[in-house]
Amino acid sequence: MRPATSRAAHGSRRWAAASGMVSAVAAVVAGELLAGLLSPSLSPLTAVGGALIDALPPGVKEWAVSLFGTADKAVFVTGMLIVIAAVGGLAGILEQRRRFAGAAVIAVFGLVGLAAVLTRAQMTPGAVPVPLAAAVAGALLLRFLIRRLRENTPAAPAPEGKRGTGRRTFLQVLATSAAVTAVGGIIAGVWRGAAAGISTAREKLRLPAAASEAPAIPAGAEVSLDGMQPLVTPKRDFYRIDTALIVPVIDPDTWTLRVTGMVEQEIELNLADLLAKPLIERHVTIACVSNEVGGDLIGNARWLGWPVRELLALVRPQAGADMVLSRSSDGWTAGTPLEVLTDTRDAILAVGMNGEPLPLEHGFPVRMIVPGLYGYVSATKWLTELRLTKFADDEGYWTPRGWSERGPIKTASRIDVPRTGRRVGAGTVKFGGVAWSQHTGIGKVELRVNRGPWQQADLAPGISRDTWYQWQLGIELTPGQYEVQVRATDLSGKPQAEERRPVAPDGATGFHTIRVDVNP
Ligand SMILES: Nc1nc2c(c(=O)[nH]1)N[C@H]1C(S)=C(S)[C@@H](COP(=O)(O)O)O[C@H]1N2
Ligand SMILES: [Mo]
Repeated sequence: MRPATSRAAHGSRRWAAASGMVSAVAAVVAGELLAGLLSPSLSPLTAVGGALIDALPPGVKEWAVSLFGTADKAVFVTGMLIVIAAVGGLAGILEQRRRFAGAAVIAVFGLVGLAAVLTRAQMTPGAVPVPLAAAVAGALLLRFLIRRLRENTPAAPAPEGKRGTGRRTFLQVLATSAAVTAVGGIIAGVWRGAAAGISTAREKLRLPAAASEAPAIPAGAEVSLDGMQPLVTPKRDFYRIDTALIVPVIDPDTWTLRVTGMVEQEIELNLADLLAKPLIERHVTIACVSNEVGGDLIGNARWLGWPVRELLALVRPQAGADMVLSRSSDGWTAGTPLEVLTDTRDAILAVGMNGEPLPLEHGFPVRMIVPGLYGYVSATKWLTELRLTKFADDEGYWTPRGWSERGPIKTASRIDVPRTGRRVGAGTVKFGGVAWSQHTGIGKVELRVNRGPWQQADLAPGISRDTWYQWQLGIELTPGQYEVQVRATDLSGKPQAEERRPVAPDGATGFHTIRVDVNP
């Protein structure tokens, strides 16, 4: 009896190790796939790898590069996967001995991945949950596999036939997990390889200087108050909204834009053509129609691009055309009124954001930016086609889905300081925030406490009428609880709408309202 038992135990240890390896690699693959959805420029594996490479002494780095040549990255990643699989094997053995012991090892993987992600320059909010979710997936798979293994490995040998089927069930589960992991790994590998190639191409891309530079930011435009958001939103904080399940990766060398439909002269241009045009650079605040009152689906960036009106002048729209249907590489469309693309506003085919090529998530290599319109009717990312057409004949992606055909941005304002529900000391309480009325500009911002009289805030100078404006106001408050509301009025004298309306079909309205608790 004894030799048989220990042979069984020995065999099952081997299978526990195999379970651990599969689970650890599955966690990595899950991380890669999830990163594809949430943060294409940074996966846990690339974050850890990048941190390791940064930590290598320069001599070793050069030695490795000379040893492996251009294959150094692939060799490095393979090495990481071998180490991860080995530690996973150990986790499997531990998990078999003590429940959660192996899962804990995989959790440590997740934390290492998280630490690496948080310290990388490419960090975006979307990247943060990925290592944690991947580790949870790996730990759950490990628990599941080890439980199957235990159920099917009796401590004492069972009658031959029965043990045989039990073992077979476990092996089937393990083989299925391994196969799914392998298929996922291939998908992730192919997609990430493409994304990495495009990221490199993006980094190498040199944007020309603007023929018409962005007007200087006026002194005092940025209110210095703790808790205010920066006047120009850095890319890592810039909201991202799109229907793309996986961020499209477009090779800038083969990208083209076709202008078709009701035009006298169809045109196709490539990126070199576009970059050779006289480009302009402007700050523009773009916003999502789904932004709730007080919400953060709005951001202000410095965009570099070629005016759409100049392109339209080349193609000469035919009489009767009143819409430009812009299409992205993944088939998404936006219908923009022709008149806002031909008037004096700076609607552009943007190639740059805050001095860099567009980030992959924000439409690399080319997107539209149109001052004054919500993104869903104007801000097409991964742009590939502009079609001149009529509102009577065509519609953008969101129009048949319950959103208005036209989407001018509504005048609105937001209180950022203090945060709602925050406790503050009695005396002068400092309020601060933003207000926007793209392409009209903000004339004044007012606050009221407990529905009292409106008090005018100090409005900072805007960068332009196409951007948001910051404001601040100190209000004397004695201890107690208050409701504070903000209201903006545009430069034509029209106040923002008071009536509370939902985001659908054409943008929310109502005053942003916060609660403030003033301590004695
Ligand atoms: N290709 C494509 N472009 C798109 C979208 C999309 O789903 N697909 N969404 C639009 C919407 S609704 C908004 S609000 C803006 C957001 O741009 P951002 O993600 O760069 O902030 O992109 C617009 N461009
Ligand atoms: Mo949007």
